Amino acid sequence: MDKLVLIGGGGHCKSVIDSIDKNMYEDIVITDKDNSVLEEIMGVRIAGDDDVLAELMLKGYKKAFITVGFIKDNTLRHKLYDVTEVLDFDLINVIDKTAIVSEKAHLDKGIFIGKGVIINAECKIGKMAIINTGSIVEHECIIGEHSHIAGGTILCGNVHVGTDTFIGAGSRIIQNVTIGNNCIIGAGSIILSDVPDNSQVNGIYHS
Ligand code: JB2
Repeated sequence: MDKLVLIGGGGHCKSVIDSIDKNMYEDIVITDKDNSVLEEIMGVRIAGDDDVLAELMLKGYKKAFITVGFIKDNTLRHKLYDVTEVLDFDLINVIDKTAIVSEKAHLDKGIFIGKGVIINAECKIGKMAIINTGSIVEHECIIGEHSHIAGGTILCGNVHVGTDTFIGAGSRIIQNVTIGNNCIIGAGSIILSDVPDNSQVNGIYHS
């Protein structure tokens, strides 16, 4: 059986631990920058900070998952992704057992799909994406790499989301809309037309 490292021990880590099928792993450990206070999180041991990652790899922890999330600034997730690439970890996907993911959807690696999420037919989900609790991603949507769809969001059919974009909780995006790269869509927004790269949008958006 495989051994797994979770990188980051905060709130997102707790969601991920709750969704992992623990029977698939011989052992699971966490690395966290601040590893001096707690010894474990939800029964998963903290092995140290990221300095122990290379040693863990040598001890057979070849699978990894990045369990720091992001709301607006994605820098840390990128940095940690690069670390896993350099050390040659195999990034897993974590899909909660209550999620419904079409067999006709395509998923890259390092992806989190939380509780109650629905991913419909012919969606493409880029590496390191977070699709959080209860979101609906309708047919043929594309989610770019390193983007985060926060809880309770609805993407109607054929919505395209760029890379490094954050869509706040409870937003609604109508069909066939494209949201660019590096965008921040505030919680509860309603998006009715395309959003250019690097935009910040709140509320009802129609260009
Ligand atoms: O360089 C690091 C590092 N920097 C901070 N390496 C490692 N391994 N860990 C690091 N951390 C740790 O990430 C902090 O010490 C802290 O334990 C954790 C961040 O926890 P926090 O609860 O602040 O955020 P989060 O990233 O787990 O969750 C955010 O994103 C989720 C998607 C939150 O905003 C959640 O509400 C959200 N659902």
